[in-house]
Amino acid sequence: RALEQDLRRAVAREQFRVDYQPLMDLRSGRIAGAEALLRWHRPGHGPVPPDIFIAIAEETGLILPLGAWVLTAACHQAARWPAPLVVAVNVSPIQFRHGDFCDTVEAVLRASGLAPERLELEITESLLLQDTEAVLATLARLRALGVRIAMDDFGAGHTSLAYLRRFAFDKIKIDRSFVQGMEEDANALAIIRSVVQLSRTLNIRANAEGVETPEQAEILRQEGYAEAQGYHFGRPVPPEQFAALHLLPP
Ligand code: G
Ligand code: G
Ligand code: MN
Ligand code: NA
Repeated sequence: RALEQDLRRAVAREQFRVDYQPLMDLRSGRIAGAEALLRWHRPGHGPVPPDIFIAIAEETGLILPLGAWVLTAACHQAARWPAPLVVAVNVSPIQFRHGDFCDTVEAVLRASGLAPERLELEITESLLLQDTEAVLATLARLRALGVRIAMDDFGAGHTSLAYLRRFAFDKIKIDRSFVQGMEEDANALAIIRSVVQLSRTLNIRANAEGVETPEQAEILRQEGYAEAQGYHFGRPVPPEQFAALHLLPP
């Protein structure tokens, strides 16, 4: 396939970009860090949505070099931000399950000089569907390095509760579908509330994604969410723009 060939070439030439979306601390109103989001401008075609090219990268194994590239770019970038700002990096299940993932993380941390506590790895429930023991062992090794682990898209699947029981995640990120429905949908609001209660009981930081309005941000803050992200606080932008918009004093 032409798309696959272009992707292979782009990986070899490192023709990608990483955008950064602010993570907001709802209590202090200050920025807590950023999520790194991969972008690919396909020559002659324009931007390709990550869902599409990441799926191809997963099918072809290209996700291994591509995932390592994102991790490297994000850690080097974050090492230039003031501490204690964190960078959150999405990790594909295939990348995570690959034998040398922990070694890669350790090497990237060393090369970038980023303190392990300032790297947050976002994993999704789909990782947790197979090889439970191996996944738990890898999570424990990463935790021993000092890296933070977040469960992304919480509530979108159905395995997450079982996993919360078996691993002490540092953060859960409630899926944006719940936030986007919450003004009109009493059920979505009820789920927003029970997830933050659960997070409090388990002593896990709660993040709400996809916040697009000041009303949503205020409800989430009142409900006790520690952190939020979404277009209301800032869109994903290139690193220079991220620094100019969110890090430099006005
Ligand atoms: O940025 P956007 O909302 O278009 O991202 C779409 C999806 O792609 C999200 O689920 C996001 O987690 C995923 N994604 C973005 N960047 C990366 C990345 O670097 N690695 C992986 N595995 N997924 C990513
Ligand atoms: O699955 P994950 O949470 O990693 O997905 C992150 C994706 O969500 C990114 O592609 C990002 O562009 C998108 N995103 C971030 N903030 C918002 C928002 O406020 N609304 C919507 N619709 N998408 C958002
Ligand atoms: Mn994410
Ligand atoms: Na998410």
